[in-house]
This record gives sequence, structure tokens and C-alpha cells, in this order.
Amino acid sequence: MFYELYLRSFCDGNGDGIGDLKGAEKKLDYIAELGMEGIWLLPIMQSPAYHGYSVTDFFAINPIYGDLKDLRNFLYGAHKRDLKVILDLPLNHTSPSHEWFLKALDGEKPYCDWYLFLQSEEWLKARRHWDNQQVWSNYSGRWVYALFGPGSPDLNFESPSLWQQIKEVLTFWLSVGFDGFRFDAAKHIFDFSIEKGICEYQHSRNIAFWKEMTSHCRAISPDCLFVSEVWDDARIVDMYSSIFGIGFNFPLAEDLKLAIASRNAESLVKALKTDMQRFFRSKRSYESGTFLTNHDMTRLVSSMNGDRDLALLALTVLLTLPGLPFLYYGEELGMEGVYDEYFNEEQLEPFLWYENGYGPGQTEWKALGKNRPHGGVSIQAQSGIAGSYFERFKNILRFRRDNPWLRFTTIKSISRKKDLVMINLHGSKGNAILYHNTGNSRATLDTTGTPVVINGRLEKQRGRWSMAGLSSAIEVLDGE
Ligand code: ACG
Repeated sequence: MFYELYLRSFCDGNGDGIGDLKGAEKKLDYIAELGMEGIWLLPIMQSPAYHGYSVTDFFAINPIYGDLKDLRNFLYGAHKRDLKVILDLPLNHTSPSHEWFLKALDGEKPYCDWYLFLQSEEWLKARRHWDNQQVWSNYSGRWVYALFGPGSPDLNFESPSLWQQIKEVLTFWLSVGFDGFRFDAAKHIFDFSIEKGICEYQHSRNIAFWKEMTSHCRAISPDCLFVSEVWDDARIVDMYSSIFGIGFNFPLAEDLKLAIASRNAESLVKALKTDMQRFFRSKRSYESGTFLTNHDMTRLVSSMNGDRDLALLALTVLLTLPGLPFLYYGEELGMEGVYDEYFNEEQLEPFLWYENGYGPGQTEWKALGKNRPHGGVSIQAQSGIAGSYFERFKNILRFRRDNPWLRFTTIKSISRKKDLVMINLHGSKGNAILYHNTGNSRATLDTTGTPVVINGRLEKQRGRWSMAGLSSAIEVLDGE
């Protein structure tokens, strides 16, 4: 399991209210005790943007997070606890304040080749692939391709010198001690057709780029971990992921949440068959990066319309599936937050260590809007309290941690009896059946074996196993 960490909101180590590396280092035990095996660090490079995805210097740490020494200490502390750390690298674009871009605007070589300047008025008609937004931004009278908006003009990878430069960026962060990367926007490296003047993904060119970059990293550090962000349907995710080794399973995240939020067992079966079981049938050569939410999405409890039992059911389903799970910080507290493309800060709120919102380490870079003080969300309010969301969440994490064999299972069959969904797994422990009750009423498990509860309640009543609504259990059929 990997913990997706947004440094700014996590833990403040120097008292300025902004989360930083020193603060996060103090919380490494917390992360390790959750059962994590690694950390995905959202971008930490120098950037004027709160999200860090528009970079002004790929070789420098944003000083609000600390310096290279703090980073090395953080990495040392993580490695001591057997936590791997991967860095989120947004290589597709820069900030308009990056000196490369400023030099490009001045016409300086090679920088003017590193961005795509408008070559024909016709190109202005191009629209973004998925939402029809315009993709050209005007800087001092010059139009530049900027898929994600004016705050992040795209780099133009037609230029070989840029490839060389990016390799240097990769070499640098590996030399500092990162174990690998989460490559942002992996399908966007070449996504504008100069021939046609329209937005069009050039997947084979993107893949060639990533092959070269990952080989470069593996030559330096053979065990390098990569996970690619290709937010698309399974066919496209497949195309990219074998290069990286791990691919985020976006279709699963979306379908699982929809099925569980609507308490629809049939949809859940369909989602699992389409997004997981098929995965194994087609013998994919990469591991599924499973998750429910990330920083670009509405938080789990909010996507379950505030229903925490449903959220825990979704988490249990996720953590009992094969694949490498990624968990977004704050989900363990049941934090809320709705993603909005134009105001996407709600799901990035400070992690609440204290119930009143104050205390050592508490971050305050932005006001708490959705997760209010005295709302019962904090660690202080929930830690050690039996039945709290946090403790129930931790139990499910613990189950996953104690059953690492689940990561490498295959799904043999998925079926349902009314609201009860059953998944047959095969793995190093032999065969197992997972039971998930998606309904509110009790469900009887049709078994003479000994299922074990993972989340919720399971009782034997008059010789038959009966599971409460929204509960999950597992039954291991054969011994090791
Ligand atoms: C990454 C980061 C994100 C970051 C950027 C830019 C990229 O995680 O935080 O933004 O550095 C697209 C891109 C992703 C991008 C998201 C935000 N994420 O592909 O790389 O936008 C469709 C499209 C996807 C699209 C998605 C969401 O296909 O390409 O993601 O919508 O908008 C089905 C379909 C699937 C479809 C979904 C959803 O699953 O199969 O194709 O996806 O439904 O409809 C950050 C900030 C931004 C800032 C930027 C510079 O957050 O505010 O502007 O940096």
C-alpha cells in the first residue's frame, strides 16, 4: 500500500503553518503503522502554485517544504522504516514563470523550441480532448499551447535537447534517493497534432518517450518503481502501463464508487468483472495500481454522500482485491471534500491532528472549510476510540497488511445472491472467497466453513453464518 501525501497539508515542522519535509519526517511512524509500504509524494519542486504541478525549477525543492538536507533526512527516515518513496513528476509542462519559458518568449535557443508557439490561426480552433476547452494561451501577445490552462504552458517534446534535459531531471532526483516516480499526465507528452492542427493523442510517440525515460532510470537504478497516470479507459491504460510496471486503474476507481454509492450489487459485480477480472484474463504485463480517490477527485466519504459505512465497504472491496493499493492522505480520517475543476482545493485541506485545529505540527495554509474543527474528524477525536471511522479504517488496512498474498491473487469468479457479492480468489494461500454485503439487511453466507469478518459484523445464528448489512468477510478454503 502506498500513501499519497500532499506535504503542504500534512505536518508542519517549522511553525509557519505550512506542511513540510521536517514535519512529515516526524510522522513517518504514523504512516508505517498504517501498514503502508511506500509514499507517493505530490510534487515538491519549486512552483508558485499550491498544487505544485506547474514547476519553475525541476532541480530545486520548493523552499516552503525545506531543502535538500531535509529531503535526504526524510528519505533516510522512510527507508529505515522500509517505506519506498516515489516522486510525482509533472514533466508535460512548466510554470509560465520558469526561466525556460521566459527565455523562450525572448526567442532564445534552445528554449524557444521547448514550447509550442502558434503557427497558424486555424490552430486556435483546437479544443481539449475531453471537455472542449481552448488550449492556447496568450502570453505578451504570443499564443502558446497550454493544455491545462495559462498557468502551465506545455513543453514541446519535438525537441531532442529537451529529452536530454528531462533525463538530467530524472538522474538528479534518483541521485537524491527517490525510489521511483509517479509520472504525471503520461498520455499528454504528444497530444497535439502539428500536421492536423488539432488535439490528438499520439500514443505510440508517447510510449516511445516513456520507454526511453524509464530505461534511462533503470540504467541508474534497476529496481526503480514507476506508476503512470493515464486517466483513460482500460484499453489506453493497458497500452502504457507495461512500460511502467504499475498503471493506475482509473476505470476501477470510478466504477467501484458508483456501484457502491448506489448500493447496486449487480453494478459492483459488473465493475469487478470488467475492471479487475478481465485484467487477469488478458494476462496483462503490469500491476494494477488500485485506488478509490486521489487529489483530482472528490473524497471518498463525500462521494458516498456522507455515508461512512458505505465508504468503509468501498475500502474493504478495494483492499481485498489484487493489485497495489494507493490511499490518499486524510481518507483514513473520513475527511470530506468535493472536487471542482475551477476550485480544486477542497480535497486538499489540512490533515486534522487536533480537534480544535491547533497544536504542534498542525498545518494551517488554508482555512478548514469542509473538515471543521470540533467536527470529530481529527486524529485526536478518533484515535483509540473503538468504532470510530479511523479505527475501523485502520482495521481494514491492517487486514491488508497482514495478508500481503492478496496483492498477487487472481480472480476466478464473481457472483451474487441478491445484495451479497462473492469473489473467488486464487493465490499463494490457495483459494478464498470474499463476501461483501452491499445491502442494509443481514445476509446469510452459504458455507459450512469458517469465514472471518474483515469489516462490520458476522455471527453464527442457528448454525448458519449471517453477516450484517455493509459488512465483509473472507473464507480461506485451502491451507497454505
Ligand atoms: C494530472 C494531475 C493533476 C494536474 C495535472 C496537470 C495532471 O493529477 O492534479 O493538475 O499537471 C486530465 C489529465 C490528467 C490530469 C487531470 C486533472 N491529472 O489527463 O493527467 O486531467 C477525462 C480525460 C482525462 C482527464 C479527466 C479529468 O480523458 O484525460 O484527466 O477526464 O478531467 C472515464 C474516461 C476518461 C475520463 C473520465 C472522467 O474514465 O475513460 O477518459 O477522463 O471518465 O471524465 C494540476 C491542477 C490543475 C492545474 C494543473 C496545471 O490540479 O488545476 O491546472 O495542475
